[in-house]
Amino acid sequence: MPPDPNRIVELPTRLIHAPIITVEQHLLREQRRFAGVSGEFSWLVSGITLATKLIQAKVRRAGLSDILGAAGIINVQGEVQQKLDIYANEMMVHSLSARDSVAMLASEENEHPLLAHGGSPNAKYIVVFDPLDGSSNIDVCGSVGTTFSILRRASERLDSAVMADEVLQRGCKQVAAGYVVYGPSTMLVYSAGNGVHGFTLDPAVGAYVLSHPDIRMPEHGKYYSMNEAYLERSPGAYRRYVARLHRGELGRRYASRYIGSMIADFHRTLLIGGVFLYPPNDQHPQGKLRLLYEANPIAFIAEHAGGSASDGHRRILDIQPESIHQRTPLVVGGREEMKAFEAEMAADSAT
Ligand code: AHM
Ligand code: MG
Repeated sequence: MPPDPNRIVELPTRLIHAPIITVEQHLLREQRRFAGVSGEFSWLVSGITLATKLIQAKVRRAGLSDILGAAGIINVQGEVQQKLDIYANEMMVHSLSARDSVAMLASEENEHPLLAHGGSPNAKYIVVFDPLDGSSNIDVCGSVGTTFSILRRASERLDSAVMADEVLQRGCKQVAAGYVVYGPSTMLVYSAGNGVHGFTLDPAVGAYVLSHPDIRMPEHGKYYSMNEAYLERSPGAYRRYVARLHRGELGRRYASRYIGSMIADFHRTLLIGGVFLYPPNDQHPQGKLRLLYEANPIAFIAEHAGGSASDGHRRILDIQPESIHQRTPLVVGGREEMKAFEAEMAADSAT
């Protein structure tokens, strides 16, 4: 019998068992399942994915082009800005300001928040970010990253009188947050409060593909991560805590891992467990890391993955920011490491 040209056949199962899910598909799915995740929100996130694809392309060529090295410009933190920092900032500002839902942008590289779309009432979101964290690693081919935090705007009118207050929201108010790590591969780790999901960039097709669904931070790990050179100059509770990790008092002897790039150091901590610390010290009494665009997104991701984050006294996400570039000590890790850290801090405040 000749084959029936109108016959319908089943899809091959190998094509439907493990579908490839891009970040855009993931957001569409979330949009259907959760109130508050809208089309315009997905469009906003696509501004971040576009910018970070552009940044990663430049980072990958850093050793080849004359962009490598310091531009000789000092940023608002008094540190030498590198050309890639400037480029990364411009890409974030450019991509996000093209999204109608963005009312304001605040960046590590800009002293003041930037108003977008004239503060139009239709622009509901504020995005706060560090466009290129750990940039001193670029010269040595180390991992760097971008952190971001998305906030909802509260005021109807946005003018210079209310702009700073709008940005100064506690971390628990974040609508979504995450980071991109530019390492051996480029990975986006994101949460809108419905689990933490990791998307690896497929450079051949330029798509972030879901590679790490529903990331959970192990309750304990085997590494601690901090710049130990400052430990002697940090409060006693931090020194006692690290000594306990060395002695194996938490049930295992911890080894240390630190590359001085918060996103890369945290990313390892998130995936395989442990604790990351940037304590206060005599040189940096408030620590070094910035609350709004470094500690808050990291704390948001850690909590939604089952870990926690503290400044030594409070939950990071409860801190009311007082200024845009405010610094904070940061300790973030798995449940067991954080319980032991908090016990050590409590012992100090009891005396
Ligand atoms: P940056 O925003 O200027 O790059 O500084 C932040 C970086 C973090 O990525 C990292 O955790 C820390 O600085 C390292 O600081 P230190 O060299 O004091 O250990
Ligand atoms: Mg930074």
